[in-house]
Order: sequence, then C-alpha cells, then structure tokens
Amino acid sequence: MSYTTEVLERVIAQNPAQPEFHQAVKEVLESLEPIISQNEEVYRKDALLERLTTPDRQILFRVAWIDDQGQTQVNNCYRVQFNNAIGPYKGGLRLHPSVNLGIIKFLGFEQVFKNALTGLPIGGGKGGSDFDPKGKSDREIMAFCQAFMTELMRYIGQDTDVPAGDIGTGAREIGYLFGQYKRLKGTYEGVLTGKGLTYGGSLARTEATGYGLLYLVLELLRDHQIDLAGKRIAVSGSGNVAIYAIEKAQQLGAKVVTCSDSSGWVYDEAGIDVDLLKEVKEVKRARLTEYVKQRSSATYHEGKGVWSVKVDIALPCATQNELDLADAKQLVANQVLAVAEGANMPTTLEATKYLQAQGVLFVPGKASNAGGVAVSALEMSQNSGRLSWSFEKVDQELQKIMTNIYQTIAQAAKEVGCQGNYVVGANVAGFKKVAEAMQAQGVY
Ligand code: NDP
Ligand code: 2IT
Repeated sequence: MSYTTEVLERVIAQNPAQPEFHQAVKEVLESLEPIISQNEEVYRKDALLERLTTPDRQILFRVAWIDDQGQTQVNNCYRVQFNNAIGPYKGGLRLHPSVNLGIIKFLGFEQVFKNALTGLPIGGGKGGSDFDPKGKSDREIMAFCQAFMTELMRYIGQDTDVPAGDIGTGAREIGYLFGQYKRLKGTYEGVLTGKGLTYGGSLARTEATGYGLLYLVLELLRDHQIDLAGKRIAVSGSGNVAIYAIEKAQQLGAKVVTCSDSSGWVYDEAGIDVDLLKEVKEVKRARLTEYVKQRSSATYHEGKGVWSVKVDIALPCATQNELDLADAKQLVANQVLAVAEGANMPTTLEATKYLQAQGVLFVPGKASNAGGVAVSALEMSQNSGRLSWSFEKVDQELQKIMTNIYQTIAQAAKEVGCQGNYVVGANVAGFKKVAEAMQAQGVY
C-alpha cells in the first residue's frame, strides 16, 4: 500500500465520525502522491505525513454564560493548534451550532497549507464553539465571548497562537474577545486579528478575503486571456467574504446576480446592490427577505438554488460542501468558465473532480481565500511595529500576495505534470514549504 493511502486509512481509523476532516486530508494526500512517492523512504522514516495530519494540540473546554432570561447556558469550545512549523498558530474562530471537533480539525488542517501559500510566517490553527450567535442580544454575545476568552486565553498569545474571525465571528465578537484578553492578561498585545481600527486593527482586513478572492480570479483569468469585466457571477453566502467579493467583482466590471443565506437565496438581475446588502446584513443583521423588500429587481427563493443560475463564474462563499455534484453538473450545463472558492472546502470532492474533468478552471479555497489570513498577518506585523498602514498600502500588498499565490500554485502544478490542476498546485506548494521547515527543525 502506498504511504499516502496508509496514512489516510490511519487518519480515518483514528478520527472516527469526522467526515469533513477525512475529506480535507484525502484531497491533500491524493494530490501529494506524485511527490511523496519520489521520496517515500525518507518521508516514511520521518513519519512526516503522520505528523502533518495530526494536530500538535487539540484543546476542548466548556464555557458557561447567563442569557437574558437568567438561564445558564453551556457551550462546547475548541482550539486546534495544528502545525507551527513556519510561524505561530494562526486561524479563525467559528461560532455556529454545527461546530464540532471534526469541523475545527478540517479547518485547521486546511489553514496549515493556506497560510504557507501566503508566503508569510504563520502556522495553522482553528477554533470555535457550537454557540449560535443568531438572535442573541449584544449582551448575550458579550457574555459568551467573555466566558470563551476566560478559558481560551491560557492557550493563545501574540507569539504562540493568534485567532481571528470566521463564520459567526466578526468585528463585534473580536472586540469583546480582545477586551477580555486584555483585562485578564494585563498586556496590550496583538493576540487577535480582525480588530477594530481604533484598537490595533488593520485597514482592509474587513475587505481582505473577498477582495483577495477577486484579485486571484483576475490573475487566473488573465493567464487564460479571459476578461473579468462583463462576466456574470453567482456568489453564495451574504457574510463577510461574500459581501466584499461582490463589492470587488462589481468594481472590476462584473455583474453579481446572486447571494444567499442559510434560509434562502436572492436573484437580482440588475446586479446585487452591495450597499443595501451591507445595510441588511452588517447593520440590521436581518435575513435576505429584507433585501428583496427594498429591491424591485430582485426575487427571493427559499432553500438552495444559487448554482442553478446561468453564470460565467461561480464563487461559493458560505460554508463547506455547499456545492455538490448535482450543482457542478448544473453549472457545467450552463457553461461556467471558472469556480473559485471563497469559503473553506465549499465544493465536495466529487464536484471538484467533475468540474476539473469538464475543463472548468477551479481554484481551491486554501489558495483563493487566503487574502483574509494574509492581511491578518499584515495586522500582526503592524501591531509588532506599533504602526498602522494606509488602506492603499495594505490593499497593494494583498494584490501582490494573491497574484503570487496564483503564480505559485500554477507553477507547482506544472512541475508535477498536472498543469492547470490548482488543487494539486496548492497542496504541493503548501506541503513543500511546511515539510521542509518540519524536517529542518528535527523530530517533534
Ligand atoms: P459570516 O458568518 O460572515 O457569513 C457566513 C455566510 O454563510 C452567511 O451568509 C451564512 O448564512 C452562510 N452560512 C453559514 N453556514 C451556513 C450553512 N450551514 N448553510 C448555509 N449557509 C450558511 O462568515 P464568513 O463570510 O466570514 O465565512 C464564510 C466562509 O468563508 C466560511 O467557510 C469561512 O470559513 C470562510 N473564510 C472566511 C474568512 C474570513 O476572513 N472571514 C477567510 C477565509 C475563509 P446565515 O447568516 O443564514 O447563517
Ligand atoms: O479561514 C480563514 O482563513 C479565516 N477565517 C481567517 C483566519 C485569520 O487568521 O485571519
């Protein structure tokens, strides 16, 4: 049995009932097969793949907080410190009722490769809780965040592990978390990124993941002599990543005709009104039904459906496994040119393979959504230097980083004889950097 197959079987046996984690590891190990087999003896002897697929540390704890009715609530919380070969653990905190250890492990594993691709010195980690921020008052959010940080603070620090936002964790939550860390630790340090601009946050961090996605798509299309201007785009989600992907796509002359949330989706033939979407989602924290009430060109549909619309480019920006084989077939039938992931692992393995086999340009999230964590790393640099850079400077750095990521993954794919397979390119390029750093630092 090949070393990669053996390690995948080991991961599945040792981590039962964690399908998302198995999926993420399977995708990576399959891609690595050509380079692992060239050097199998060395990697086997070093148990490199066993170490790479097992988190350095998995921290599980419960927190309790009191809701507005005086009832004590209990939540499960996680921080998975996956790999710090190239820098301090870095990755977001997800607050969503679906959160479990397997989901945090898949996200942490992906983060290791993503962070390597940014070219910046950050290792991979992820955390979160099954706390559901939906419908909670500001006081309840604060109570939960303070309870969460009271435990989490023992494990994190500006040079050890630097959390940030993810699903359900935005500027408000980061503010409450940061305040509690500062009070308990008694130091003012850049322990979290995505902070507000008045207390150490970086300009352009809010926009970074969505903007970065479009910068990468721009470079991908340029490489294939395709113009972005004039293209029709389907976006899923209506959170941080989706909103700023829509904004940048429209600034670049494309027309985004869809967005969604977990209840339903919007089709807007006139193109999504991003200011209205921000008002509905960022200010009112309302559902998309509010958007269509104020927008006559838009229709609202219950459930799933974004991928049924005829578009040139699809940008899944909501959550894992939201684009399956049936969706991929529909997109191909509608002659989609490119799919680039804004979310983490939004495309199932079957859908990814189908899209690639049909000649659709496909970029995995660990490359295309790396702009967020890249600007987080720039926020860490600014905090260490006690500086704050202009929006233009950060945005220019982001553009350089995303262009460089595209070039890196395209080149890596070519080198292993898989030209145009950006899944292989991203996994191989990320792996090479992390593996080399692990080998240089001796067995640990
Ligand atoms: P937000 O919480 O801001 O938005 C999430 C969006 O996705 C909402 O529209 C939400 O709808 C929808 N969504 C979430 N869960 C589900 C679900 N189970 N089914 C259907 N829709 C769902 O999160 P972000 O925009 O920050 O994150 C979106 C994705 O991007 C995630 O995969 C995240 O890991 C990834 N990502 C985020 C980065 C960041 O910097 N924020 C960086 C890189 C990747 P609803 O409101 O109804 O729940
Ligand atoms: O998935 C991701 O890359 C994020 N949620 C952002 C992580 C970060 O540390 O900014």
